[in-house]
Amino acid sequence: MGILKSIVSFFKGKKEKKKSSKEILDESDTQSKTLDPKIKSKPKKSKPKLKPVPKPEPEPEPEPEPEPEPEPEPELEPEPEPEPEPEPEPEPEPEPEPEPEPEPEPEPEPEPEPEPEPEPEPELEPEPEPEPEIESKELTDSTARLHKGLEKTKKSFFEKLGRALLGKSTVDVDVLDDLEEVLITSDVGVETTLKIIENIENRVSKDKFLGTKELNSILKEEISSMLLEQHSNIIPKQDLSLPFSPYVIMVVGVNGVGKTTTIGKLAHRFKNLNKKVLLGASDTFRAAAIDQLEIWSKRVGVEIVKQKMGSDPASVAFDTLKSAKANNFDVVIIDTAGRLHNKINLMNELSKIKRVMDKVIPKAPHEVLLVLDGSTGQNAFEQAKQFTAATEVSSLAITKLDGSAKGGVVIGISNQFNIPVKFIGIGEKMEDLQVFEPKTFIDSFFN
Ligand SMILES: Nc1nc2c(ncn2[C@@H]2O[C@H](COP(=O)(O)OP(=O)(O)O)[C@@H](O)[C@H]2O)c(=O)[nH]1
Ligand SMILES: [Mg+2]
Repeated sequence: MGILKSIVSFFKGKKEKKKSSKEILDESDTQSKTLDPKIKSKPKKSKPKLKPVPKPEPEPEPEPEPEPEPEPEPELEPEPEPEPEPEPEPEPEPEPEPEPEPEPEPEPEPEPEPEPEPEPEPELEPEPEPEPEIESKELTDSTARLHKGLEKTKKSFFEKLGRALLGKSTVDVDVLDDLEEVLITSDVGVETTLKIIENIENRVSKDKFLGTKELNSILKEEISSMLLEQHSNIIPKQDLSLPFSPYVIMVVGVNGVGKTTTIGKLAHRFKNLNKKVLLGASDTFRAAAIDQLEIWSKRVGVEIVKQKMGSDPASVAFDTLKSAKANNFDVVIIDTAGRLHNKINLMNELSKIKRVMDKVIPKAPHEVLLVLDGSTGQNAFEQAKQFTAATEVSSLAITKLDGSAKGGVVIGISNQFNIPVKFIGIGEKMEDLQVFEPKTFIDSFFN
């Protein structure tokens, strides 16, 4: 019985479930009827949609397909890209332009011309002053000062010579070749070097076993005999004698070589000889030049005639000589501007100053002193050539021998130009101007 019941109840439940599903379907129908026809269609569509739903799924699948299509497009795009690439290539071309830019940088190197300007800095280096305190006994001696001033030149020269003679015992052709190079690179000058080599060759031809150990003394002999012979020919007495009163010295030379400094040093020497010294500031080109000469006049304790910057140099020279004549000065030293724009300008300016001087004191200037910067080596030779061509130069002063290894210029210039080297500058101080004595110079050089 129980089993039958349960079977009956089982079938009843199925019927109820069927009914309920029908009911649900009916309800949904009733709901759909209440909706707009438009919406009606939608539910109809929604039914098929269920089917196409999987369709849109495959749709995205084809979508990735078109994706690869646009991919080839970007491929085409990069192709035009390489085109602009050659464009950047021409860009590197303008890059070489910046290269020439660094070139102008090395140009400031030629500013070595203004190097003489940084040299004034050593003026501020009164540090060498303590030296005389330490070595006062030695340095008060002018020979010791010369020795010290030539230190760099000597060191460089003998180091070169030593290298050239290394391992050689006799003076042969090779040694002479090397010696020639040492002399030329030491700024002795080609002309003078060839003369020295020729003389030594003559000695070697007589004594084939001439040892390199003797080369130093041979070189010393040859150079000093050459300078002394010439020296005695040109100037019988190399001193500070003043054959006229007032004795007028006009100082010329390129800007920065040491004219004003040399004038200050010269004034100091003459004053020490109890001479009445007057300075004329005819370098009116720069205000600083006038100031600099005035500073020297005060330092040394001598008088000065000046006008304002830009005034006529000849007019200043005229005033100075008038004053010197009226006040019985023993010596007049005229500073000039070192403008070497061209030979004609220089000649015109210097000859105008000379003409005016001659009107006040006949035959003045009695001496035209050309100042050359020894540290410029071959440039000093060139300046000597240009100035001697532009005006009558009667004596030379070679400065800054202390600051460089180019002291050989003194030997070359004094040999090459038929003008006596009268003074040498071996420092920036008042006492650092010496009367050039070939023997003393050569002795100091070789000792
Ligand atoms: N070391 C050294 N410096 C010097 C010598 N003579 C001049 N000077 C320096 O060279 C620079 C230019 O000198 P300056 O007299 O103004 O030349 P200027 O333009 O020809 O009148 C200055 O700084 C001087 O102190 C010298 O014999 N030795
Ligand atoms: Mg000057």
